Amino acid sequence: MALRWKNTLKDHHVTDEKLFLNRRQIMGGAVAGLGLGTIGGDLQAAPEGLEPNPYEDITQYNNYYEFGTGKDDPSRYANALTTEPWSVTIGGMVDRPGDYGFEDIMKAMTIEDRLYRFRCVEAWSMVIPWNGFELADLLDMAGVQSSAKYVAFETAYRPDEMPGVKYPVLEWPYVEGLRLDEAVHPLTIMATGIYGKDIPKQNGAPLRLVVPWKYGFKSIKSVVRITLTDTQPPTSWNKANAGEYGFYANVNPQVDHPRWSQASERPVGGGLFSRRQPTLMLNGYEEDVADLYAGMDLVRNF
Ligand SMILES: Nc1nc2c(c(=O)[nH]1)N[C@H]1C(S)=C(S)[C@@H](COP(=O)(O)O)O[C@H]1N2
Ligand SMILES: [Mo]
Repeated sequence: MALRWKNTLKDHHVTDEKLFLNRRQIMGGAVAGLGLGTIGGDLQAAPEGLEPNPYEDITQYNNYYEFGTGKDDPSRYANALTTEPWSVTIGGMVDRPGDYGFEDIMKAMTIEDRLYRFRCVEAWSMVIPWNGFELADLLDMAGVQSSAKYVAFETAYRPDEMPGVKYPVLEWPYVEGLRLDEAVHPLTIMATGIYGKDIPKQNGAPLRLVVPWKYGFKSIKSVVRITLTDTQPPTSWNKANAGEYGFYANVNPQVDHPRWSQASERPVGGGLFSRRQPTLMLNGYEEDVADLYAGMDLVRNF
């Protein structure tokens, strides 16, 4: 079964790597980050006008609890993760189950630039220039069977390389899941790079899920297993606290976390000019993905 419907993807999410490079050159020339708005003013990073966070924000302010719960723990400790060789075991309701080597996947996939908003459930946000391929294309490689309704994902579990897994903050390995229609939506990607470079280990090397309209915890890192199933898979944060973290985890400014508001967010970085900004319904991707949730109660299915 062919899962792609690329033609529905809005052009404005796809960005041009050359623009990133121009932007970086300009940023390198700016004094202490001041005046960027003016200097870069007529250089649109994307048709939508999104300004990507600097590489440093994206790679030094992270959540990857296998390496510790501090925001700077992943950038300090994730270099211990062995990412070569790497393979993803794809199984369950597929025609061609097996271990898919990372290099073979990369040869078969088309790598695109996607400039996406990224919104953590903790109410901070960034704009990240990912490089990656559509998850639908990888699932097509394995051949999804018509009985499949969900996709389950699993992160590597390496006690020798991951200092954080000795703490029972979460049950390890980290697991996540999507409904099949969410998984094959053209906005859903497996990211393999940032700013045109291989994705750093702290960001989930060598490949991690990115679902831009959902809270960041859905975007599981360093994926080693993908399983097609007909039942809703367990997910790490939901197992840890079902009252606070649901399966859907769609960004929704009208549905607060039990302990804080989700109506606004703090953009990471921004220095002197940093201020909270309103959170957008489905993180700004409502036009693209609202149909997936037609008729669903998004308060109950948070
Ligand atoms: N395996 C794994 N994946 C994970 C996490 C994690 O702790 N372990 N943290 C999640 C959370 S809460 C967020 S906000 C994003 C952070 O991604 P970033 O560090 O690349 O910004 O990764 C998600 N994926
Ligand atoms: Mo998060």
